[in-house]
Amino acid sequence: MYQLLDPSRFVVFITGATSGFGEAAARRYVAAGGKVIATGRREDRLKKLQAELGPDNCHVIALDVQDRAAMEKAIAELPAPFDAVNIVLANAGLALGLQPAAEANLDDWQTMIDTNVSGLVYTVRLLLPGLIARGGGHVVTLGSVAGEYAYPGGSVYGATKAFVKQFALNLRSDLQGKKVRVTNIEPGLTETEFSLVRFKGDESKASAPYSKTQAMNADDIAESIFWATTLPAHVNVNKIELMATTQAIGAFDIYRED
Ligand code: NDP
Ligand code: 8X3
Repeated sequence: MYQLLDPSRFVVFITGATSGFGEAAARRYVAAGGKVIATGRREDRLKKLQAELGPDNCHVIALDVQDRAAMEKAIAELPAPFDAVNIVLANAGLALGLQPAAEANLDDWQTMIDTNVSGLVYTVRLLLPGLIARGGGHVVTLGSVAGEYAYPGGSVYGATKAFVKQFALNLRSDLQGKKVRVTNIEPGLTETEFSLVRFKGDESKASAPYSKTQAMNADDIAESIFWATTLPAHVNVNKIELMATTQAIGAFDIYRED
């Protein structure tokens, strides 16, 4: 019988646990007997999640990943047993807008960089020494197919996810011999609040990408995260690129003069 890791030993620090993948992952790990530290800005949602999962299994911290000082404080002050983090799920992130680059809102670009790049590196850098000191663990980053392939309007969002991809690869090099695994999850079309955030609450624009098709859902992604982290310690899944069966990569776009 193939021997998976025991998830009841997992202590998982999750950014972006108030919605989508992070919330689904929190449920998945607790259902398997693990403990989670669920973080995000919306405290009401964190409290609800904690009430559902139980305070012994789910510790919550209202946290903006862009706020480096708050991140440092929260991580330094984690109470036992939640201070024994052995899995980091650096998931918090967002896309804002879908305009062509020359028309995009610079504040939106800044927010994506501050969240998807700066927030993610704060998360990983602040938690990594603890993982190493405790004998190993797993860092899971949330990339995207947008970090692999180009699409119109994807400019800075896709670039932040390409950063995440390279950061995860470089982490692997630095972590040689430290028993810390690194996996970048790269999903395609998945129905969460992602699109509602991208289109700033415009529900008709937000629902369009999921209309008349079957996208993936948050549980699909949570399961892939969970799977990668339960494999035996000698196996490192470098990346998982997942798409809805209904989504495929298009042809090259060639402009022709009439
Ligand atoms: P959701 O919008 O459903 O969830 C995003 C989560 O990120 C929320 O919990 C939100 O919490 C949190 N978040 C956003 N900004 C911050 C911040 N400044 N500080 C702390 N938390 C923050 O989206 P998904 O679950 O779909 O997205 C999760 C990750 O997966 C993102 O990195 C996204 O880019 C990526 N992704 C999504 C895909 C999709 O199609 N859905 C596909 C590929 C990748 P709060 O607002 O409460 O702070
Ligand atoms: C989210 C997927 O295709 O909207 O990262 O960029 S996509």
